[in-house]
Amino acid sequence: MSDGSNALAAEEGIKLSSKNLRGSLLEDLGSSEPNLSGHSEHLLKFHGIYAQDNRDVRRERAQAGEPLEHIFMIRVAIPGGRLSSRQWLCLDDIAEELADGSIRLTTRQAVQFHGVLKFSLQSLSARLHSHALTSFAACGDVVRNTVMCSSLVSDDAHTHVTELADHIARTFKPATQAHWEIFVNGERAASIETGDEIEHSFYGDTYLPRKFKIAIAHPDENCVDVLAQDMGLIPSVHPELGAGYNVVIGGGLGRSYAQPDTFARLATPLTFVTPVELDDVIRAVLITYRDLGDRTNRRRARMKYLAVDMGIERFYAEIEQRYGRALRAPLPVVLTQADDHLGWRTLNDATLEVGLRVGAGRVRDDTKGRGLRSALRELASARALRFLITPQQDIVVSAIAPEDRSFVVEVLARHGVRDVADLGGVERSALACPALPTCGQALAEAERRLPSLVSDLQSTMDHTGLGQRRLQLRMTGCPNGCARPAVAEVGVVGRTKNSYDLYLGGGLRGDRLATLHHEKLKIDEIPAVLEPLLVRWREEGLVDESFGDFYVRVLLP
Ligand code: SRM
Ligand code: SF4
Repeated sequence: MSDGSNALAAEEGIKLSSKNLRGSLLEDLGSSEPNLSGHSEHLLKFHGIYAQDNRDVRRERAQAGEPLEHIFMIRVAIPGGRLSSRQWLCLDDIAEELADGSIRLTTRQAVQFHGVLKFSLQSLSARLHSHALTSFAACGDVVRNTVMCSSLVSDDAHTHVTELADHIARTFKPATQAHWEIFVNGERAASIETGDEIEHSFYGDTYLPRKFKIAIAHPDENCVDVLAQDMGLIPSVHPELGAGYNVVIGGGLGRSYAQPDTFARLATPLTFVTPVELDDVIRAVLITYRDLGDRTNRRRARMKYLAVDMGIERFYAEIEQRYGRALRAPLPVVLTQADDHLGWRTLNDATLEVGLRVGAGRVRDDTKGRGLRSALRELASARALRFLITPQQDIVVSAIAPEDRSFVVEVLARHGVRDVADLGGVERSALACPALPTCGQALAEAERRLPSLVSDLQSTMDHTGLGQRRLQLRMTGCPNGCARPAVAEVGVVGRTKNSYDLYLGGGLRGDRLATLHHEKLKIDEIPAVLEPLLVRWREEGLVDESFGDFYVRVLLP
C-alpha cells in the first residue's frame, strides 16, 4: 500500500530525468571519487551494476574515521545461462584481473563479479561486450535475465524453445544506446543520435515500476521455480493448437519485515499461447504492469501486488484489453519434480554433458591454481564446450565429445572437483544468497555460513538414520528471498544479525509456499529444532515421500 500521499517514489523522477538512463553517469564515472552520487547509483542498476561497500570493514573504518570501502558488483545477464568456452575464459580473466577472484553463479543463471573498483567498470564492460556479453538490463526496472531449464537449452528434442531465452532478451531489452555510449565506447558513438524516436521502446521514459522476471520451464520438471516468477512459460501441447506455452503470471518471493503487507506469492495460470502469439502476450502483460503498477512505494511495486490488489479477474481483463483479443483458457499446470542436472548425461546427438555442484554458486579455487575455477578454465582452454549455468547456482559442462569423457574426468579429479556421487543429501541441493559482506540489504550471514549449516544438518540426517536422503535447504540473509527459501523444504531466512526464521514445507516441485515454523533461531539451534521432525519423517513418511510433502501432510499444525 502507498502511504496515502500518492507521491511518486524518488526513483521515478530519476528515471524520468535520466535522458534514457544516462543521467550524469559518464561524468561521475570519470571523477576521481571512488563512488558515485545517489542518482547515478540508481541509474547504474539498469546497467547491471550495484554500488556496495565491504561491510566486514565498515565498523573499523568508521572508528578510524575512514570512509567506506567502496566496491561494485556487476551482474552479467546470460539468457538461459548459456556460454561458450571463449566467453567462459573472458569471465575467468575478469574475475582474476578486475574482481575478487571469483565468478558467482546466480539463481537466475547470471554471473556476478564482486569487489570491482569504480575505475574498472568501463573496461570490464568493454571486455564483456567484446565477447557478446553484457550487464545491461541485468538489474533495474526492466525485464531481467530470462531463466530457462538447462535441459531445454541442450536437448535437440526441444529445439523449438532453445532460442527462446535469447529471443526474449533481445525483444524486451530497453532500446536506449546509453550503455554502449557510457560503458563500451566511453563517449557517444558518432553514428548514434539520441532522438527519442530511436531510443524509445514500449518501456517509455519511466520503464517498469519494478523488476520483471520471466522463466521458461521444462515441460516435465521445474528446476527454474516457474511459479516464483512474474511470468512463467511452460512448454505444453494443446489438444487442438499443438505446441505452445502455458503462461503463468504474478509470482514473486520477496517480503519486507518493515512492511507487513508484503508477501510471497506463487504465479497463477493466465492463458495458453501458440509460439506466434507469445510476444504479444508478454508485451500486453508488461504494458499492463507498466501502466497500472504502483509507482509510489517500491516495496509494493512488483506485479504480484497489482494482481492481488486489483483482483485476478479484473487484472486479467486489463491484460486482455491491451492484448486486443480474448485470452484463451490455460491448460492445467502440473509440476511433478525438479531435476538438479548434476552428473553425466548423454544428449540426443550423442555428445555428453556433466553437471557440477558449485557451493552457493561461488566458482573459485581452493588453493592457487587448483580447484573448480582452474578446472573449468583448463576445460574451456582445451575444447570448444558449452557452459550452462543452472538456476540452482551449478554449472553444466556440455557439448563434450564422447572420446573426451576421460579427459574431462581427469581434469576435474586433478583439481579436486567432487563427483556428484560423493555429495551428501543436504549439500546436493543447498542454496545460499551472497549476503555479507557485499549485500547492502543483508541482516545476517548466508553464503559464508552455508557450509557449516549443511555439515551440521547432514550430521543430524546421519544420526537419525536418514543418511543420504535428499533434504532441500535454502538460506538467505534477509526476507528478499534471493535463494528462493520461500518455496524450499527447509528455508532459513535472516531475521537479525544473529537469528533466523525457519520455514518448512515447500517442496521439490516448487508448487507450494513454505510455512513459518519457528522464529528467531540462532543458527546452531536449527538442527536440534529439525531433528524430531526428521525422526518422524523417517518413521512415518510414505515410501519416497519427501520431507516437504511429509511436513505438510503430517506435521503442519
Ligand atoms: Fe535478489 C536484491 C542477489 C535472485 C529477490 N538480490 C538483491 C541484491 C541486488 C541486493 C540489493 O538490492 O542491494 C543482491 C545482490 C547481493 C550481492 O552482494 O551480490 C541480490 N538475487 C541475488 C542473487 C545473486 C542471489 C544468488 O545467490 O544467486 C540472484 C541474482 C539473480 C539474477 O541473476 O538476476 C538473486 N532475488 C533473486 C530471487 C530469485 C529469483 O529471481 O529466482 C529473488 C526472489 C524472487 C523475486 O524476485 O520475488 C530475489 N533480490 C530480491 C529482492 C526482493 C524483491 C521484491 O520486490 O520482492 C531484492 C530487493 C530489491 O529488489 O529491492 C533483491
Ligand atoms: Fe541480499 Fe537479502 Fe538477497 Fe540475500 S536475500 S542477497 S541478503 S537481498
